[in-house]
Amino acid sequence: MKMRISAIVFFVSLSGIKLLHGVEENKPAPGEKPNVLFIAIDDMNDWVGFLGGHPQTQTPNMDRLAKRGVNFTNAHCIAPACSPCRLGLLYGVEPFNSGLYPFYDHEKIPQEVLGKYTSLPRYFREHGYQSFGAGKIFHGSKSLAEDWDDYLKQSGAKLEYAPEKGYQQGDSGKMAFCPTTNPLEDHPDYQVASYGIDVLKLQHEKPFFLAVGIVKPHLAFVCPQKFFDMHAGPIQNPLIRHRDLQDVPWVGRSMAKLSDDLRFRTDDSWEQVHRSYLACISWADFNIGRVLDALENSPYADNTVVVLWSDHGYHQGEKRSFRKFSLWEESTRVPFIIYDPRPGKMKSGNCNEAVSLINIYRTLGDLAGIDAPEYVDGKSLIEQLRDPIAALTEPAITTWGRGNYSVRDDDWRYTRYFDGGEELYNHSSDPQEWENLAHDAALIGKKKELAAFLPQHEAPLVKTGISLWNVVDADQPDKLTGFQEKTWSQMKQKLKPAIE
Ligand SMILES: [Ca+2]
Ligand SMILES: [Ca+2]
Repeated sequence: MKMRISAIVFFVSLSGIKLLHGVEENKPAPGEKPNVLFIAIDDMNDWVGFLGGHPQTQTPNMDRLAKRGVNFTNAHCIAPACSPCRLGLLYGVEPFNSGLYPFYDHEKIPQEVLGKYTSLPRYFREHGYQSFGAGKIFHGSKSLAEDWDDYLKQSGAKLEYAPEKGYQQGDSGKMAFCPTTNPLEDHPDYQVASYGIDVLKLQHEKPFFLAVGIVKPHLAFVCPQKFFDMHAGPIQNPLIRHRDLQDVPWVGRSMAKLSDDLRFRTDDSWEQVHRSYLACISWADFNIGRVLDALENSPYADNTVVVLWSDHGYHQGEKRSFRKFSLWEESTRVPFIIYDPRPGKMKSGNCNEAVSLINIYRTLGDLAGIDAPEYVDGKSLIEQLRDPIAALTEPAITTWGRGNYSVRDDDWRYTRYFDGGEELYNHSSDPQEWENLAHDAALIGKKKELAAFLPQHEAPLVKTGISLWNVVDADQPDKLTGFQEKTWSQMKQKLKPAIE
């Protein structure tokens, strides 16, 4: 089976246009089971047109999808890091139920852990679908054979950077914020989108689950010049309060990437960083648009559910931080859209209820008319797809390390760290989360109400297969002492008086 599909994909990539005509002549009868186009994006925060996070962003393709579908404007990640968020989403299990809190090598996670779960692509395969994947779906480049009928093997063209047209820290390949000089075809996201387009040109006998994993705007912030040209003028700064960390408890402070902020300030490079991030978002949007256009022009346009999500958000200087790895809004809020073209299945609009990416598994199951495995966490969003203003009673929970959880409902965020540190923010009056209200006596009731949603049981940390464990949590409490004694006092000297 695998061989046959690989051969077809290879053939199509050589003569796609010819085969497309063949597909049009054999347009499939409207099936009962929809196809699924599953678009995963890496590190994209709310700087997209349809979430309004930055006034200068240009994302016409995703904006168009958001308008046609349900745009979840208050969606949050399972964990603010690639690996635990993707494992949670793709196996349908919260970190506090699986024990998969930090980063893992997917293939090294013990079978006694993963064997209990069914990944989303495998779940679709087991229910009559063929699954196709490309790019970053799980964290890491390796894909497990049982998940996919076919998975793109990418060619590794070396990208050449033009740091003189942007900013780069030394010769760091990762900390580069500048245009590339390669042709479009050399870039991984272009190749991933092309694979998706090729799969959409195939004549499918079975419904398909097509996963397209876009890796920008993940570091390095590099992409073709054209997308930098779209953001050539002065870039507006995000709203930042300098002494914002003053009322944040120690574990929260440890999550701020103070050294990145300091470096960008010293190098006077924040604007280049912001420009490069916006350019990479537009580049991601361009490639997503290529796949969406191909779907629209395919025989599958009327029977393919599209789900688009980013694995977590991104700090761009807020809370003196860069990257993700925190439980603040910048890290947890994500783009999330579902579009179902089938008549009567969905009503377009914005859903402003707090939702979690953990809800994707059950929702896709409902849309495909197949039951999710019993263990799967989260609730189906099928009601919100039928009526975007339908209420949802449970908040979204984000986990970052065992013992650190943030609960987000429509108006509030409540965070509790493993050592008892707390934050409480009122989003209706303080969307930037500047004023920590956790110690306001008048809000004890609110805090209790939200705390009731904190996990009652915490799975022990799965220790085998960890590839990166960069959080201060219940299993690494000693790291906090080190942070307090060394990092904070050093940074305080350098950043003074900005952080205290
Ligand atoms: Ca990521
Ligand atoms: Ca503050």
